[in-house]
Amino acid sequence: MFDKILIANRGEIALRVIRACREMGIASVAVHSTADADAMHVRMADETICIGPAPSSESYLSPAAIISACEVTGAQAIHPGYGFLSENARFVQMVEDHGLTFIGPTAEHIRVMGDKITAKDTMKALGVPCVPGSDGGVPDLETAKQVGRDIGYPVIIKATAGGGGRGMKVAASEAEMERAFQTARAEGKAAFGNDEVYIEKYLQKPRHIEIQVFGDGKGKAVHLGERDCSLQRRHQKVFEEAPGPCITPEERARIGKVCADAVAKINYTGAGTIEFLYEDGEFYFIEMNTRLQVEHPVTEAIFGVDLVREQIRVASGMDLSFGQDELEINGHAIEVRINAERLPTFAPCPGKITQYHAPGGLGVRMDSALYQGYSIPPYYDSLIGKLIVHGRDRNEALSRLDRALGELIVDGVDTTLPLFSALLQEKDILTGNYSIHWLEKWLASKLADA
Ligand code: MV4
Repeated sequence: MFDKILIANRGEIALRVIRACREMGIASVAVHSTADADAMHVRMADETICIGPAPSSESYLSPAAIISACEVTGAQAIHPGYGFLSENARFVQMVEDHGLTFIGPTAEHIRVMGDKITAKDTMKALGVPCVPGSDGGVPDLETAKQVGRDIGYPVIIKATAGGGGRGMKVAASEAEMERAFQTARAEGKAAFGNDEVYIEKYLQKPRHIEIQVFGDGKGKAVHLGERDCSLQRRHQKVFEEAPGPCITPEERARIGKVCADAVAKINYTGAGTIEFLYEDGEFYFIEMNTRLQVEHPVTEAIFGVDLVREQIRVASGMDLSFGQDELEINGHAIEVRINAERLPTFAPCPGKITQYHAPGGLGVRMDSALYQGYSIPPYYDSLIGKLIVHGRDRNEALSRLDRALGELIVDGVDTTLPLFSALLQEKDILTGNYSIHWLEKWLASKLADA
């Protein structure tokens, strides 16, 4: 096992990793930019090191700064958290080349899943159900139109280097194909330097269901059920829950086994998420994320496992501490993401926290790096906390969320908190009846009323 781990991140996820290290008797190193000298992750770690100026490109996103910090502090392994360098295959290769351990999958697994066409080809070959569409990349407009005729409209054109909604265009008919095809290509080129695109049948009203998988890098893997993350705004998740309100135990066991077997077959190491669109009882693979996700705590709550501890164990060559037959779902969990943003525009709202009080009690977890007197810097993501509630069933989790929201105080900046109390008044939320378009439609209707 490692003696010392460097955490190449900030905010609540840095605290999450420091906590796991401390419970495992491993020393933690916090890295920080000059803008984060007073941040909670710097206060909480065993050791700290400044790695550069405020812009992430010169600090949290700088491979050289992070690797130098390992050499200076003697850290043997790097936990990347999510975002920043967590899915950067070139960085992971550099880490490996310096004799350090990346707490996550290999550079090769990250590279394969980072290219969406290669990811889909790989998953398809492993028996994972995919959205019907083009066989690999679509080189020109004529081929695109032929694919449209073959699979039927509407279709969606996606940049292979995309993901998270960038470089995607829908074509409702052949008349719209030229424009959609060229736009998706141009966006792929501009955003990622890669204009390769592929085409899929456009699913009109799916849910976003993602399966948590975990591999030991030695051919064993398990799944930890699904999360329903359909409630999103501009491809940012807002409210996540596990288990999915529409997924039966039989469906979970079936798709879960397909996913666990797939990652076992490729000797995948660590935490991964296989994203599906779910419509009319069918799962369609779209992307795989090769990192620990923001919403991992809902899975931890219902399975009673520490996913960061397992990441550290398997990265050091140990086995997973549980097998599939030991994993059982207990109750229901919901997470809401609290952002320092001003409603109704969701404009970022950095500034000083004049008052902070975290909720508590049975089944309540608040993952946040806030403290009273802290100044949220304007340079980074606006996520300031995650409130996770756990109950014996979905209704208990919903009541607990309402209760915990009532206790939480964040003053000094505007936050997205009012959104959640309003969502808890909606019948569709209370019954779990929502698709990927529900939240944006609801927000538009609220704006129209105002
Ligand atoms: C789709 C789709 C419909 N049909 N693919 C958006 C982000 C990326 N992860 C995949 N996305 C979508 N792919 C097909 N074939 C609709 C979306 C989509 C979406 C997916 C999940 C959650 C929210 C979404 C919002 C808009 C579009």
